[in-house]
Amino acid sequence: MGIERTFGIIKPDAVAKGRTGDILAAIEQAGFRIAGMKLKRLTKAEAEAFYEVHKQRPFFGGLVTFMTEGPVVALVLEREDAIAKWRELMGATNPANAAEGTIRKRFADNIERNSVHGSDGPETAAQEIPFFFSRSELL
Ligand code: 3AN
Repeated sequence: MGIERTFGIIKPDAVAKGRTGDILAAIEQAGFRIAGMKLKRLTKAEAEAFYEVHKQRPFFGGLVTFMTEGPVVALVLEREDAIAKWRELMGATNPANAAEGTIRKRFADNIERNSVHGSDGPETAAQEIPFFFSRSELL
């Protein structure tokens, strides 16, 4: 497995609680290089498009409302096996099931307000990175 890039978001709950610094520290301590970073407030249309795959799910409306309630930090993270390693560092979707020391265990409120997002595979990462970043913004 070579050097890989993945996409992450520090979600509005974690940004509002002042956890951005703690989460970035955990990311750097886990050996990721930050290749892109942006503070941004999503529009409703952007959140709907980003979570298009969940459109039919009962939580879709609430998820869009949550993701647009305040700024997020969008990230491109680089390291060996970045996609799997970032999912591992995030922890399970439901913080109640997340392992000790993971970001969701430490900072998430519940299954919806779960502090971070991460691409779940190479195809998703390849879609999500350009959704937020142009090539010249990745360093
Ligand atoms: P993950 O973020 O771990 O990849 P997904 O892709 O299943 O999880 O879900 C995307 C986002 O939708 C989650 N991060 C969470 O904010 C929200 N979500 C997922 N499942 C639920 C649920 N059962 N109720 C409310 N929100 C949910």
